Amino acid sequence: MLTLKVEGMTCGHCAQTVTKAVEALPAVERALVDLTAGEVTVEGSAEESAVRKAIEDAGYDVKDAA
Ligand SMILES: [Cu+2]
Repeated sequence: MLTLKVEGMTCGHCAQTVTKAVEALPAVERALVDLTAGEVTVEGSAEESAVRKAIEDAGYDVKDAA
């Protein structure tokens, strides 16, 4: 399991966008966004770099691992 700090998620729509982007990765089983904490928790075997890229491509900034 991997948890990343993500900047720029402000509402449910952002959470949906990030969830969909991360869950589109084949190695991801599930992505959970915590809007209050600004964190995304990823279940599965995806590489951190791939998850980071998916989130950044969706338009959000990934900070260090939480
Ligand atoms: Cu939003």
